[in-house]
Amino acid sequence: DCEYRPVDVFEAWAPVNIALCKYWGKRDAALNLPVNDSLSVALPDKGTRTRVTRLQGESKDIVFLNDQPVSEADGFYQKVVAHLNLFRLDRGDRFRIDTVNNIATAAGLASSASGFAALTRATAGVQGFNLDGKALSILARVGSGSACRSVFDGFVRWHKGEAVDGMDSCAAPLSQVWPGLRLGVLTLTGAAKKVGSREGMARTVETTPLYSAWPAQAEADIAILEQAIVDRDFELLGVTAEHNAMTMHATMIASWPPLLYWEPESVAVMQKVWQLRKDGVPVYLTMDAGPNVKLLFESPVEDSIRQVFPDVEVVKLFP
Ligand code: 2P0
Repeated sequence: DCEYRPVDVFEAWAPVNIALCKYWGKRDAALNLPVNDSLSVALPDKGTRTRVTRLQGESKDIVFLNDQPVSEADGFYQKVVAHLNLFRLDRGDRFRIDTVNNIATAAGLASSASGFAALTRATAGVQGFNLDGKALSILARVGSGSACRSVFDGFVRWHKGEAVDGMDSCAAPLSQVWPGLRLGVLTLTGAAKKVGSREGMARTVETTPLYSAWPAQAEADIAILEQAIVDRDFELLGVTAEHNAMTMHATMIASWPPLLYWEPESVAVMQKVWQLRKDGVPVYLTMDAGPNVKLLFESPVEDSIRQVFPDVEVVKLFP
């Protein structure tokens, strides 16, 4: 069905997601095709709201991020324009983008995932394209790999696919929910400027001998995580997610030049988490391409977690 009904304004929302099995390494950088499948969980109330407004008589797109204009020289502006190019029907199509994240960048929750997912939904909406979840996920992926997972709520698996054109590389939601599951976000201060994921992944794939072990590890971890979710086996979920994150970081550290996203405070948090576990509190950690640590636990131990980490922001992952 090729019928579409363009409108003047369309608004969309997408959540950020945290991977329990990480996306790390591309087989195609232009299309953001990953080496391995990944599995994430969405943060229901944290993410990006994006409004796309059709412009009349403008020669360029206009972009506002968190109510501030973004200059054409900014890398973010250029990534947004490149993404809009996927949706333009003729050369006259120009848009104003208003995108707002309700999460501080410093929290280390990747806003590029929710940002490109929301931009994809909103632009498809303003153009009147009637796209299903798979098509939205593929388009979001071209903007930023992890954005393909932010098209859906809850547990989401990104299937790496096999096709060279990427038409089978998209995410799909799992049916299970886990009402007691919690994510604790610990925002560290004084974080050093990091190497972006894009550059970091390329460096890891090119320079780390350990990387050859990663794809099989990730595939095994995904299968275990899916089973842990079906069985609601928290220990198996936590062990597998933490081990997966540490394995990803091991490949980064073994890169050259070394890629160490950890700060001294990150290590201090890890040691507290491991001590908590020794003391009988089931809590596990995961980390992404930054110094912040995210905790995984279930609702009954929330008070014990807060005693050790008074600044933790606790997110309920399912209704
Ligand atoms: C993840 N990360 O699975 C992994 C774990 C960071 C560490 O997905 O180049 O911003 O836009 O495809 O999606 C961050 O990578 O990279 C990421 P691009 P993206 O969440």
